[in-house]
Amino acid sequence: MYKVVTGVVGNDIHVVANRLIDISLQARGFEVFNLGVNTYLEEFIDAVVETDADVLLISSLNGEAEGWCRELQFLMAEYELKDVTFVIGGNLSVGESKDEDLVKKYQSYGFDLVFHQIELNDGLDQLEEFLGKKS
Ligand code: B12
Repeated sequence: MYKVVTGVVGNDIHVVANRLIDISLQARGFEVFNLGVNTYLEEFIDAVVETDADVLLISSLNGEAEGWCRELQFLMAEYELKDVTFVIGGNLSVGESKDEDLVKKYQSYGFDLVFHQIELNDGLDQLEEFLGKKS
């Protein structure tokens, strides 16, 4: 069973998607550690280390992730998290942005899978496919 740490990054209080993600991941057989809304990147990383998670799945609905997730590469290296799969989804910019530019930007932060305004179950299907190929 894959372990997933999830939550909403930064000062973001949009909670509905977070609840749906928790339920959907559990229904797919993941073990879920849900940190909820208003979670800082360092707190996510601490939880990944403590739970020995396979996946970190971050949501951003107000778009602040663009600022909050810049430090990911640095934290990945510091905690040697090279086996963890990093996923982000929701509304990944403040205002309008081209999808391809956003995907490149978040990949440069260290995310393996980037889902800007993608339906939840499509994203989770892709996550399962990605994990299947990785193992
Ligand atoms: C309800 C709501 C609020 C409520 C939140 C209540 C609560 N506790 O949750 C309140 C009124 C408090 C609020 C406040 C704000 N909001 Co608001 N809010 C909404 C609204 C109307 C609905 C959000 C919602 O619950 N949708 C239902 C869920 C199920 O859908 P969802 O959140 O989109 O999530 C889906 C997908 O994004 C996806 N998904 C999410 N995460 C992930 C992760 C992965 C990996 C994958 C694959 C998919 C995925 O799956 C979900 C299910 O399909 C949206 C507009 C809209 N119509 O979407 C704006 C919206 C999200 N809010 C917005 C903004 C700007 C704000 C404020 C900054 C407004 C302000 N100036 O104060 C504040 C921010 C507060 C904060 N600190 O975060 C913007 C964000 C714009 C952006 N990113 O560019 C939106 C899009 C409105 C808009 N069009 O401008 N908001």
